[in-house]
Amino acid sequence: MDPRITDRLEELRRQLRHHNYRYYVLDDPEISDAQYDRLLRELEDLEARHPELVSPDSPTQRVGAGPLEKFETLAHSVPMLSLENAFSREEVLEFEARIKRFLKNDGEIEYTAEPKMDGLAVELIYEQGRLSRSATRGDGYVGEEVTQNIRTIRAIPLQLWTEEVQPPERLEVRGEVYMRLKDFREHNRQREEAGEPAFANPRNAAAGSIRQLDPRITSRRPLFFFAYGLGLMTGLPFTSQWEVLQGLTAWGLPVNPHLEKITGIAACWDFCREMEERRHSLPYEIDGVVIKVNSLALQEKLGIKSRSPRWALAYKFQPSQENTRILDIEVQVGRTGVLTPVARLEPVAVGGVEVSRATLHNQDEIERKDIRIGDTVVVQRAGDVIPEVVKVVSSLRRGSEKPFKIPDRCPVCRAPVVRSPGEAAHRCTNPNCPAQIKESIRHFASKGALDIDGLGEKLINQLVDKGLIKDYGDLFHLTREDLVPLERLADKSAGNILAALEKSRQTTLSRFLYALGIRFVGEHVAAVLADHFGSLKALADAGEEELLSLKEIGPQVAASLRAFFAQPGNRRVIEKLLQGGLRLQEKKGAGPKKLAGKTLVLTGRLNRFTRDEAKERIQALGGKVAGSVSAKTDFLVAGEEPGSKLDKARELGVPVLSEEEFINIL
Ligand code: I6G
Repeated sequence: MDPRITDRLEELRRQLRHHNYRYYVLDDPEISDAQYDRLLRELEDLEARHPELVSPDSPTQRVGAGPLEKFETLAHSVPMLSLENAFSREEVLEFEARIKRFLKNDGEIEYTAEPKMDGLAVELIYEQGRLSRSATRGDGYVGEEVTQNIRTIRAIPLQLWTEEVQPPERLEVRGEVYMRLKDFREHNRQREEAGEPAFANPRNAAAGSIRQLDPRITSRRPLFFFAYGLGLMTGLPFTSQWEVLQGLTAWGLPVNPHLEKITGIAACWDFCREMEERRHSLPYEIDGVVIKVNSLALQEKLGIKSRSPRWALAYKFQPSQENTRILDIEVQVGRTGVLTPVARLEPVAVGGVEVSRATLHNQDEIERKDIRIGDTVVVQRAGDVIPEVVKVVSSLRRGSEKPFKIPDRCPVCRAPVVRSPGEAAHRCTNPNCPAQIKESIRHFASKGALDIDGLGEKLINQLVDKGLIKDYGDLFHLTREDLVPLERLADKSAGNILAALEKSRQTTLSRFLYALGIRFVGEHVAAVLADHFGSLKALADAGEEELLSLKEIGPQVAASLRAFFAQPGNRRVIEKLLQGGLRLQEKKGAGPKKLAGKTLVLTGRLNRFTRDEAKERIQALGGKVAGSVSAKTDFLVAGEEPGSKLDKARELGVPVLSEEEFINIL
C-alpha cells in the first residue's frame, strides 16, 4: 500500500478525533461544521476506495451494522448498584454520621461531589483500548447490549488515548448518556410535527434513543455522555475516586466539569445548595448531586448495604412546582392540521425559569382535569423542562371561570374542524391552511429532515405571507432577489440561506421521506422505507400489500403512504423539488459501491448474520461471494471456528476480516 495513502488516512483520523473531542467533550470547537464535514468526506472517499484500510475505530465507522432484530443481554462483571437517596440537609449530614459510626472513626472525610445527570446509566467496555461492548444498566446485574448505538455518540472515544496513562487490558467505564435541553426541545418539536409522541423529558429521550434497534436513528439523536466511575477496579493505579476521574479524562472520556473534591459533609451540603440554585442555568438536566467518599480504601472498608454502596449518596432536588392563573386558552394549528390548546398563564418562575404558556394537549385532557379559563392551577416543568398543568386548585374557584371547548372552525383559516372517531385530536380540514403550510415547511427544513440552516420560523412566515413560496416545493426555486428585500435579511444572510439550500439539495432518501411530513412517517419508518425500497419511485409505486409485508409498517402507515402518493398535489410538490435541483442519494445505482469488483469468501460461524444474509449484503455492495479461497480472492471473512479456508488465505496472503471488520465495511 502506498504510504502516502496510509499516512493521509491516519492524519485525517487523528484530526477528526481531535475536533470531535473539541466539539463534543470540551464544547469548544476549533473549526466550523463545514470544515469538519470536508475532512470527514475526504476520509470517507479514501476509505471507499480502500475498504481494506477501514478500521473499526475510524471516525467514519460510528454507524456500523444495520438494524438488530432484538437486543442481546450482557452481564455486568461488577453489579451496577443503585444509590441511596437523601432529600434534606439532615439526611445528607446523617450520611457522614453513619459512615463515622461504621468506621468507628471521627476524623475528617474527603468526598467528591458532582451533579447527578438525569440520563441513562450505561457501561462501556474497552478491550486493548478499543470500545468493544456496551450495555445499559438493566436490573443492575444484566443489561441490554447496545454497543452499536453507543458507538454513534461522538463524545465517546472509540479508542482510548494512551499518551498519559496506559489503559488496562480491560476497562469498564460507567456513566450517563444524556440529551442537552436545547437539543431535546428541538427533537421533540420535530417529533410532534411528524405526528410522533413527544418524549416527556430528556431522560426518556436519551433512553428511547439508546433503545433503538436501528443505529442510524440513534446516530441522528444528539446524545452526549459523562463518565462517573469504573466497574472492575483490579490492576489500576488509582487510590481515590478523584484519581479515577482524572484517569478517565486522560483516556479521552468526558467527565462532568462541575466535579469537586470537598472535605467534610457540611461543605458538601453547600455544594448541593449551590448546584440546586444553578441547576436551571446548566445546558442539561440534573436531578441532584452525587457525593462519594474519595478514598478507594475507605470505600472498600465501607462496602455495600443491600443494593447500594455505603460510601455514596444521591441528594435529590425538590421538584419545581408553582401556582398560577390561566388567563386564556389559545389554539395552535400544527403541520398535520391538529389543533392544540395552549394555556396562556400569568407568568410565574418555576425552578428559576419564567413560564407563561403550557400545552393542554387536547380537549379530553382539559375535560379530564376540568381545566377552565380563570382557574388557579399547579404548573410544573415536566422532567423539569416542558411546562405542564398538573391540576386545578379547586378550592380557589370563584365561580367566574369559563369552561373551554375546541372551536369548530380553524382559528387560522376558518375551515371546519373535525374529530375522527377514535382520535383525541381535532383537525383543521383545509390542506391549504396557512398554518399547516408554514409548519410543514418548518418540518421540511428541520434538523432530522433536510436540515436547512437559517430557515427559521420568522423567515418562513415572511416567505409564505408575501406569497414567495406556496409550499416546501418552492424552496429550491428561491433566488437572491426574492430574499434580499425581506425584512432584516441582509445580503450576507440571503447568501447564507442560499448556500444552506444548496447544501440540502443533496440528501438521503430516508431524510427526504421524513421531510415530506407524511402522517405516521417518523424518522424510523422513513429509514425502514428507504432501506427496503431504495428509491422514491419504487416507494411511490408500491402497493398496499408490499408495504404491509414490512414488519414495521402497519395498515395505518400503509394507508397514509398510499394516500400521500395518490394525491396529484403531493406529486407536483416533489416534481418541483426535483426540478429545483434535489439530488436524492438512492440505494439502487447510487454512488460507487464499496465492494464493486471484489470477491469475498466466507468461513466459520458469523454471529450477526446467516450465511445467506451475509451473501446478500455483499452482493448489495457490488461484491461477489466465492466458495473457496484462491489467488483471486480479495478478502476472507472469518467468523468463529473458521475452517481450512483460513489457512489457505494466510498461505496466499489474502487479507482476513473479522466479523467486526466485515460489519464495518458493510
Ligand atoms: O446512578 C449514578 C449516577 C451517578 C451512580 C453514580 C453516579 O456517580 C456520579 N455512582 C454510583 C457509584 C452509582 N450510581 C452506583
